Amino acid sequence: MKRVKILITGGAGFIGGNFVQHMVNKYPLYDIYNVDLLTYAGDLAKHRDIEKKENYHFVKADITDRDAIMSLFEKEKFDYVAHFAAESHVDRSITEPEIFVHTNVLGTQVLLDAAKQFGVSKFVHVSTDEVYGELDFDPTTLFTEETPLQPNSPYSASKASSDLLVRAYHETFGLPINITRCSNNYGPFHFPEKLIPLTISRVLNDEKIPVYGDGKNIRDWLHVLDHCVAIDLVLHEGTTGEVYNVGGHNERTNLEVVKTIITALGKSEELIEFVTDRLGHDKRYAIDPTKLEKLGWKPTYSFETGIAQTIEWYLDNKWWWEQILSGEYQDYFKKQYSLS
Ligand code: NAD
Ligand code: TDX
Repeated sequence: MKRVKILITGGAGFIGGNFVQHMVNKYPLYDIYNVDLLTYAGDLAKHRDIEKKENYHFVKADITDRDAIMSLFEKEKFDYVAHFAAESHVDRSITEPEIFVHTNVLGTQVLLDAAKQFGVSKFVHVSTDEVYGELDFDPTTLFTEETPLQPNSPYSASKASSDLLVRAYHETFGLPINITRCSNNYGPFHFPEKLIPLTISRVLNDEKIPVYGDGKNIRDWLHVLDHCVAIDLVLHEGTTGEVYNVGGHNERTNLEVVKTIITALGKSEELIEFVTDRLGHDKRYAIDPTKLEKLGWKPTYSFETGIAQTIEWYLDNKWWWEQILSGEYQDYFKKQYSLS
């Protein structure tokens, strides 16, 4: 019997990496192909426990490299695509927008062309709630799938552009697609340039935590494993052509998040340093996940259990994040922040 082949792009990164693990372990009879360029945000050390498994395959490739991607599709004849590969950090998109357009827009288009040419049963495009822009602080307002796209950062503009291309390939060519738009993820293997892992790693080293503006901006946090289960469900059961929002009703101000971590690690709030606000800093994101819940999904982690598990994970896995902090990251950090 022919085995189901799934292409996961960006499977050496944070969410794609967790998704690769989820799929390899849950579906021994599927062949899982992780295609990743291994940029600063990708590493294979996170997969050392599965690298020898028969159903796991890694291919180093750039999703913007048309020849490489076309040859790969021609050779492997994928049944499904779950597309995570992207430049993902808003702050980097403010200082270096071009690579965001290149990877997120062109890379997506190359993958769409390959999927169209060689045929797939489903192409799931992993997008973000940031494409909807920002909400005000009225807690009754939430992003639904009908909320107009109003991206504010170069990152979210590039993601919205890729969403529109995915939609267009469905409308024009009938490509069987879904788009998922998830809120902020946290959990194991989260790169320490993002708020939660940055805070955990710096608190553990007794270093100052840079909080942008007044710290009152709100994000809606979801454990990465709940996101992975949602994508698995949409891949197999999502109605073709539909968009699904993913979120677990876990709104927190940035200051609440930072203080929760400081308290859990028994350190002082004096570590907090308010710094110049992010340009165009979106005030609030909050997701209405009703449509996905109707498909049978619900999150399993509360923020309290999820953040406790995540802090434990960072305590137990210094081998992973300490080597990141010692490299190129130092230059990035010095350019990005001027702390006292
Ligand atoms: P990440 O930055 O941790 O990982 C991105 C991965 O893509 C890395 O492994 C990198 O090497 C790879 N990559 C980058 N450019 C590539 C290229 N040209 N060719 C092949 N591989 C390339 O990102 P993440 O946080 O895991 O996000 C994954 C996806 O989920 C992104 O599309 C992002 O927009 C979306 N998303 C993220 C969040 C979040 O909270 N982090 C929330 C919602 C949606
Ligand atoms: O040092 C910091 N200080 C700070 O106050 C950093 C890095 C962030 N912040 C704030 C900015 C945001 O309000 O914390 C909040 C979270 O910031 P990030 O972790 O950078 O995430 P965000 O900008 O919300 O985007 C994330 O969620 C949506 C992911 O990086 C995106 O890829 C995803 O699409």
